[in-house]
Amino acid sequence: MVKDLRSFLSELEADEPDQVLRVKKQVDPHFEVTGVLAKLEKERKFPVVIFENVKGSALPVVTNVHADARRLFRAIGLKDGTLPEFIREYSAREDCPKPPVVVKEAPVQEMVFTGKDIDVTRLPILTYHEKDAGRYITAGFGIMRDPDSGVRNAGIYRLMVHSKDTFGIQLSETAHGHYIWQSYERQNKPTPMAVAIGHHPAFYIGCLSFTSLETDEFSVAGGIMGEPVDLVPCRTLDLEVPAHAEIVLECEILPKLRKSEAPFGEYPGTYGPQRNNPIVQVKAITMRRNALYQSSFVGHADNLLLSGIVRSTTIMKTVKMASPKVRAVHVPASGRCRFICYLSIEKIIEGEPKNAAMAAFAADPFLKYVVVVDQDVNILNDEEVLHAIATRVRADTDMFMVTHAKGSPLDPASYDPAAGSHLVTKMGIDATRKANYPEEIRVPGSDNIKLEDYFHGWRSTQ
Ligand SMILES: Cc1cc2nc3c(=O)[nH]c(=O)nc-3n(C[C@H](O)[C@H](O)[C@H](O)COP(=O)(O)O)c2cc1C
Ligand SMILES: [Mn+2]
Repeated sequence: MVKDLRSFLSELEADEPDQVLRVKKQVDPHFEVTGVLAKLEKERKFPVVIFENVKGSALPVVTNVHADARRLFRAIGLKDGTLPEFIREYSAREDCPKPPVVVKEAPVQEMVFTGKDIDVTRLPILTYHEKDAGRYITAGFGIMRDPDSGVRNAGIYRLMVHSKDTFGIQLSETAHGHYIWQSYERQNKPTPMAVAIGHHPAFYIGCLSFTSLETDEFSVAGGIMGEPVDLVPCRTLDLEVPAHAEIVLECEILPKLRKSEAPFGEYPGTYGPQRNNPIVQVKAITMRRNALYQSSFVGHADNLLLSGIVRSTTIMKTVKMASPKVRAVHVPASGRCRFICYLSIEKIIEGEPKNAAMAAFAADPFLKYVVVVDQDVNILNDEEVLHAIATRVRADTDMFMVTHAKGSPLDPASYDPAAGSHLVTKMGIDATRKANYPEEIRVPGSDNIKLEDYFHGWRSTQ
């Protein structure tokens, strides 16, 4: 069976029905859908939620697909996997890219709308947070081609609805998409860009892998999916798009024009500032019959995990050069899956933890705190890491700071958040045991105790 959004959902629903909730009653795309998701989040519940009846649209909205890490494990064939297993598997697949295959016919072109029939407001595009400037598409991959190298590029760039056939777009200065758009704009040319919405989660985490500008993300996505991505030529652009996406918008980013875009609730949990951003003109809409419109709740689990989980392999690969015995890497939810990184290493010599931290900073510009601990610390548990910081760190010698380094343009603690400054302070913390660390307490024999021998019917959760 082809891997796409609908095949993933039907397998999941058949296997774990409580993981897919359907809302039949009519919901308002302005704040009601996100209101329900925010309420579920308060209860620490992150099922896929399909809103089947959204006011003003004939299409359902699929939300939260990536909001639970276990679904991402399942997406790459590790149904009962753990995070370390996921990182190992994702890393291995990342190293075996599969180039995409171009096909002639595609489900995503079953329906084609051009000219006067283009009306993006008929899609169930949501308003997320109170002060957002408008309705936003948040789970569409902007696909462009680098005019210099001819290499394809894909990334998620938010699109704010301006009219029936125009959007505003935010291309962060750190994105390849920004560089490509600038190359066209310098020549006063429109930038062809197709936006693909709705696909298998392995496609999403594959396309979001850390890559160079010379890498076609669809090749990485093929590796992560375990099968090549089928592409089909666009109807109105010289670009190819995923044949099994749900919806494609064929667009151009117009040169030299700007319009107010944002504020928009962003991943740190604060609003990204209003900007004068480029305008995107829609030239055609193509979609599958009974298309599913996919949305990502930016600033919440779906968005945090989606861009968070893909960072660990790049960090791991880079840190390995500084610290050969790095055991595990975790970019925890407590740091919004971006700002904090825990490394557990088997320390061979003193000083190595700081080099490992520097390597992590070099691998991922968004990191602000890197904490290095010994290999027996379970870095999936914030409490164990805090224990190590509390008891093994001398602040004057075990921490280092780098001021005015490149970070996230959305970091609320940057030197100038209103201007979207990238400049932040970074801190590395060596929380490993030092040579004169006192002996730790332990209970002899506890590891071999089986609780079921003492408490009838006990089921261990460890
Ligand atoms: C839900 C979601 C929304 C995102 N929104 C934006 C955005 O509006 N602008 C942006 O530049 N990056 C955004 N990102 C991050 C980029 O998609 C990501 O950095 C991607 O790898 C960029 O690809 P590129 O470097 O090839 O352009 C978003 C990521 C996710 C998961
Ligand atoms: Mn790229």
